[in-house]
Amino acid sequence: MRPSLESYQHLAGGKVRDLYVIDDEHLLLVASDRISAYDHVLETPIPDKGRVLTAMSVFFFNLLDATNNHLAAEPDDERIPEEVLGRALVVKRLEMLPVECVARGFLTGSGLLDYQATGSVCGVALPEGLVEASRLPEPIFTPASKAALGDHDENISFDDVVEKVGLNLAMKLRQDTLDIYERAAMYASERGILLADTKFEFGLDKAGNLVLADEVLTPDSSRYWDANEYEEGKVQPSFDKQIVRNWLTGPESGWDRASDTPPPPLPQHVVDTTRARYIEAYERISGLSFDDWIG
Ligand code: PZK
Repeated sequence: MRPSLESYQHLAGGKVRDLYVIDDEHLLLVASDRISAYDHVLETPIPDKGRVLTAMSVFFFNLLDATNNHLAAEPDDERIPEEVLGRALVVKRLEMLPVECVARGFLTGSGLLDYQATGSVCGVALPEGLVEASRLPEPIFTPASKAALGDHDENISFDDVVEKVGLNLAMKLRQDTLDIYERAAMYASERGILLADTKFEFGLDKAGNLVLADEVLTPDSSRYWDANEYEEGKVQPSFDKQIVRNWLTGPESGWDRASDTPPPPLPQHVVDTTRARYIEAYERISGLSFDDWIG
């Protein structure tokens, strides 16, 4: 008999995910079907989004099997409530490190803003003349510090990471972040998808080992671009969310992004196309059928 979700204490909630306590050593990491756009969580869920992102995360944890990760059980473990089966994982409870470990292979978002203001990103000097979506000469480590809920993470320098965790751990975080990014980006590019950037969270287990935690290499923690549409100098369409963004900012929605009103509900065609896009990303990248995923 599987437990109900109410039997677990709620530990933390993000915009679209939640964390519950199973016991002293285990947590339940739950991905919802909620989707965010333009800093709002939309009222309309995307069916199966939580299962797709969970499947993707498990796929990459398995691909990176030489990297210690926080998975503590199979995705069908009996401790997972029926109502979240397929979109929840039993993970080892770690001591989390206070650094968002970001790797970038392309210049966009806060990286581009920092570059335009300073010529570098997180203290990493870059050549002149780079523009929106430029491929970087080599992938770079651009750490950030976690902001309060609702706020944006703040880019920090490698020296700031050293202050937070010490030199040895800071060097290992940078190395592991870049190693994992490089493997995943290579893997995705062979399947026609560019991994522009990605964010990892690490923790320490009881023995002091560095462990890869959270969700990994999902469209919520990464920017995925379609390689066929890539054009330097232009803001790239998001592989997963572009249909939602286009509808929200187009004439149909009647919504003004600059206002502080919440976005309207999504029409069924936008929900259906976006759901298909998430499944396409999973199937293209993993080579697996989403029909075979649990839940
Ligand atoms: C942990 N977060 C971020 C993720 C949220 C918040 N294995 C772990 N051990 C201890 N703590 C965490 C993890 C993991 N993963 C992760 N905060 C704490 C987070 C998802 C939903 F609300």
